[in-house]
Amino acid sequence: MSPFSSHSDNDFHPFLESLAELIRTKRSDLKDIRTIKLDSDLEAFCKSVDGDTLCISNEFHSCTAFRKIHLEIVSTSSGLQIFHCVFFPDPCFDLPIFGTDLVIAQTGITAAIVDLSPVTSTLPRYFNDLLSSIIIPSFSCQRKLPSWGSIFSPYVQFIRPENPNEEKLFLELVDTYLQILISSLDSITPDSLDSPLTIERNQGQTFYCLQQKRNDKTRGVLEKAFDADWADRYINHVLFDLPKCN
Ligand code: BLA
Repeated sequence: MSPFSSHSDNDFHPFLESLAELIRTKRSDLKDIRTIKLDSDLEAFCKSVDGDTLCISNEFHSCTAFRKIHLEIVSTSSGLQIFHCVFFPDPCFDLPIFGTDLVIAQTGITAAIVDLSPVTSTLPRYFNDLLSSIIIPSFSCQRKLPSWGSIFSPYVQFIRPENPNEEKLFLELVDTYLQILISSLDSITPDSLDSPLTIERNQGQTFYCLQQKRNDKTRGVLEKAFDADWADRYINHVLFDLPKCN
C-alpha cells in the first residue's frame, strides 16, 4: 500500500505528475541506467504530527556518467506538494548538475526552478553554446534567487508559473535542458580519477551540495514533521551527500 494512500486526497497536481513523467521517460533513455535499491524505510514513508501527515517517496538511479539520479516527491495532508530531482554527475565527466524543484502549496504553484549548474567557474563549452542558442520564454513571474543560489548557471529559471501555458513552457524547458545533458554523453570521454579536472569538479560538486544545504526552506519542511537531527541526517545523507574524495 502506498504511504500516500493515507492522505485524504492522494492525487498529485497535474503539473507535478507531468514533470515526474517527463523526467522518468528521459531517465530511461540513459543507456546503462540502473536502480539503486534503497532501504525500504527510505523508499516511501510518512510521519504524522499535529494532525498533519507528511509523506516522502524516493527513487535513486545511477549510470556510468551519473553517480546519483535522485527523484523525490514530498506531500502533506494539508496540501503541500514538492517535487525534487537532481542528476549528480560522476566527477570524472565534464558535466553540469541538472536540478529541478517544484513547490505547490494549497494556494497553487509557488516555485518552479530548473538549471544545468556548473561545477567549475563556467559551464563546459558544449552546454554554453547550446543553452545560449535556445529561446527562453519570458515567464511573467520571475523569482529572486536566494544568496546561496550563486551555484546556478546564467540559464537558471526560477519562476512561478502563472497559467497552464507557462506550466507547459516550463516543462518544455526541462525537456530541453535534459535533452542537452543526455545528448552530450554521446561524445564525452571521462577523465581519470586522479586528473586535476576530476578533482576540480569533485570540489565544485561538493560546493554545490554545501550551498543547497543552506536552503532553510527545505530544512523547515523536514524539521516540522521530524526533528532537527533527523532533518540534518536526511539532508546530509539522502538529499545532498558529498561526492567521494579522490
Ligand atoms: C524553495 N524548497 C523551497 C521552498 C520549499 C522547499 C518549501 C519554498 C517555496 C517558495 O518559496 O515558494 C522545500 N524542496 C523542499 C523540500 C525538498 C525540496 C522539502 O527539494 C526536498 C525534500 N532546491 C533543491 C534543488 C533546487 C532547489 C535541487 O532541492 C534547485 C535546482 C531550489 N528551492 C530551491 C530554491 C528555492 C526553493 C532556489 C527558493 C529559496 C528561497 O527563496 O529562499
